[in-house]
Amino acid sequence: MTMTTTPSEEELHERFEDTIAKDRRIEPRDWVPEGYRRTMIRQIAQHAHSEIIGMQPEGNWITRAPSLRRKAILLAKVQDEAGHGLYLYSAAETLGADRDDLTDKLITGRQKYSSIFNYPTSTFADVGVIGWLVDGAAICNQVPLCRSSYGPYARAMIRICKEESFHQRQGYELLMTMMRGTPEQREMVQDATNRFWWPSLMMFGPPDDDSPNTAQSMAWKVKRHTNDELRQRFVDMTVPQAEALGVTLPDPDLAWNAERGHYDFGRIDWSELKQVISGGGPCNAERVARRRHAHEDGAWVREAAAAHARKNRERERKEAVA
Ligand code: FAQ
Repeated sequence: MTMTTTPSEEELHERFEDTIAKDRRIEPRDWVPEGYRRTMIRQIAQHAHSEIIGMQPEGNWITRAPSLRRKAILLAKVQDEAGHGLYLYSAAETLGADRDDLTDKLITGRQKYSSIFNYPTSTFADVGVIGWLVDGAAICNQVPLCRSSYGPYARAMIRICKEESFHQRQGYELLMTMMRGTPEQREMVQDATNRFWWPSLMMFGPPDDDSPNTAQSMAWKVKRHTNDELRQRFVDMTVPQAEALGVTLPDPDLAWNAERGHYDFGRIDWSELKQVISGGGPCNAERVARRRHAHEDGAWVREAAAAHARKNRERERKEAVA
């Protein structure tokens, strides 16, 4: 007969550290330190909320898309974002988070979502620029997260990144089409680029020397690169795309630095990011209010689904007894 002994907290800790050191995945069945659980829930929930709130700025243009083709494309993209939110909420649930609680934290302003979705979308060119720059930044940030240490999050990221790449290309294709159009259309693309460039750079988070979570998240291999590393990668990737498109990025300091092998860029207004994160962006109140209303309007659907599930369970129980 073999005796199994319950591992001590210290042994559990060692196993966890060993899994991380060997670059293996942490799975829902594994013991994790409370800080790791909290960090993962925080990041995954914020990411899920971003996808869900992120449906609004583009969703705003579904009824006004200029053609049936553009409407169908936009509808599909916004639906993909809903799907991403759902995978991510499910990943957070594997860590013991409660979905209703996460939604409540979002609609009462106790949990964050990406700053970028607090800017208005004033013309149809914004749809293209969101695909190009916002999905582009999201891919840059999220491809390394496919190697994040938490299994369910990393696996969700693989599918999400494939879909985001497609979104990025649809945005770029839309902009290419507009740039071949009238002078007014080209102006719309330039104007949207001017408005979204700096907020896109802010999506990567505060600078490394002001990022309280990066060191621990890197040690736990939740994050694989720092905020500034990914921001630089995004700038390097995007400058040639802007040139091919024929738009000017609104930064007079943007220049190739042969010594560094990277583009230099101008100073980001970090006070703007702080203001938007703390609820003071142009559309924060509107985005959260819209989400709150949608949640309240959907109460009857959740009640009906729960009643249906109860009925099914009851029927299965009766059939099992008979
Ligand atoms: N906005 O210490 P750090 C998308 C917060 S893509 C708002 O550097 P961390 C796709 C941060 O949470 C967008 N808050 O934090 C799409 C922390 O707050 P806390 C979503 C921000 O976690 C495209 C505090 O500031 N992507 O949705 C922002 O190490 C088109 C200190 O910052 C993800 O969520 C910000 N920009 O690094 C959908 C990716 N930056 O919790 C629709 C996963 C920072 O301590 C249309 N997340 N904060 O109170 C990450 O990679 C990381 O969480 C970072 C932040 C890089 C965002």
